[in-house]
Amino acid sequence: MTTRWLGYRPIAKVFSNRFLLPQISRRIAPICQAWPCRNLASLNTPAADDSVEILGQRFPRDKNTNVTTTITAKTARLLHRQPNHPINILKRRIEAHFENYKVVDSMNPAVTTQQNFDSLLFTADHPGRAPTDTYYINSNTVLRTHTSAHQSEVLKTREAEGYLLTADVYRRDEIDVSHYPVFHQMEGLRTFDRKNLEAEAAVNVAGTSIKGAVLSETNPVQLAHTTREAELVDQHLRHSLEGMVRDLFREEKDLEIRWIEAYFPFTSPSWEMEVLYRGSWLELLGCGVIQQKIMDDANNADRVGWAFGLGLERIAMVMFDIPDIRLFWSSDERFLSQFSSGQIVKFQPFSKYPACYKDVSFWCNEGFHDNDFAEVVRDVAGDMAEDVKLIDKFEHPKTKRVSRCFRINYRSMDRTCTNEEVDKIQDEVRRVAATTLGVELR
Ligand code: FA5
Ligand code: MG
Repeated sequence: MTTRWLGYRPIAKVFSNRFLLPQISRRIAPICQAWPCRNLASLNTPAADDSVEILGQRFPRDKNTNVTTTITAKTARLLHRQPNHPINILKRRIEAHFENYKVVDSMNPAVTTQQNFDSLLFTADHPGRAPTDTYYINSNTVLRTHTSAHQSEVLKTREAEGYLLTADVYRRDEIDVSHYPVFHQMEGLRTFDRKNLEAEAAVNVAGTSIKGAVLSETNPVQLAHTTREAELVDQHLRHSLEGMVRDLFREEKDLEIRWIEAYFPFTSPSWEMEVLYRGSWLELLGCGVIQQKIMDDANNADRVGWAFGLGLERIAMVMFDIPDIRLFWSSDERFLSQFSSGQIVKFQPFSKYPACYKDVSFWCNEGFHDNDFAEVVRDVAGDMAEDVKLIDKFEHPKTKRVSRCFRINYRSMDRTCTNEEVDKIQDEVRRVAATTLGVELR
């Protein structure tokens, strides 16, 4: 079994894989046509404010706005640019490995739907656009859900053959120790002169054990490419990534790597790379040969190229032994003081404070999505919520209404919370869920 989305329940998994194959996408398209499913814009936001501010820029709200101030506040943190922060230490390691690549790390997180989806050939009904998964600032603007949103504009500059673009990305998601609504991705791009591909790509991979793409029905070479072109670009891509990962994990002498066929609208063939870490396969990145249409549209018709997108937290959690993704956002000196530029050290956990579990059950309306409830919890409880699990679900035999029961695990990262304090938060979660999601509390 792959670890594509660690810990996902099957139903959430269908929705959370943003890059579904078109046939699956068509199957769930009718669900997405119910947009806008939910308007959470009222959460935490002064009613009179009819705009959303992101890094000093104002965007008008509209019926599709679902971003909350808890989330927009994160855009100013820029963890990937803080020296001595594990995300920055890891970013620099990778930049040092790909030494001639141009570094880009200050792109604005507010992007158009054109940048985040259309420029990458997402179809109009693609489930990746669903407001249950994406933070909409308004109908035309989103918080980028991946660094690929900047592929086209970076390629258009034609400034370099290779780029490493790092940024914070935003996804409405479930709550647990490995999921946070903001995380960091690094996008790698490399292009080659089509006329000089043998010299530019083949030389670098001489002696590699990796075989490049072969014709495959499920992971095809693009019609715009010859098999040889695809083979060379693919081989260069996977050889480069294996080299980078082996360099990062240099202590793990026998690191096992495997390539899983994947699907992204913007690459073909496409792959995910997984590494065997402490007995389980961990997905580190997605990658592939860039769709030639994207190259053509970005004034690069004379070139072919590859791209990858990797999750920095995923790798940092493993390299630094960081057990909970919320810790990256901590301003606690006991966390921050443990890291310094250029050093890979193992995190020494400070004592875990006690957990406090609270359950909430309610009857749901049609169109209810678990991510909507997760969003309410994030907004009300902030980083106090460590984990939210669906523990029970049943359909009333007569009315056919569905009841869900969620268990919220509250745990502060820096102190012990009183039961009274948690009860207050829980009451507020119940109240906000009832008023904004229209659920009927039980
Ligand atoms: C993407 O975001 C694609 N844009 C990657 C890509 C780029 C493919 C260029 C082809 C070419 P995906 O959703 O799988 O794909 O995310 C890429 C990586 O981000 C994952 O492999 C994982 O390391 C990390 N990631 C994804 N979701 C999360 C999450 N919720 N928390 C932490 N890391 C995550
Ligand atoms: Mg993936």
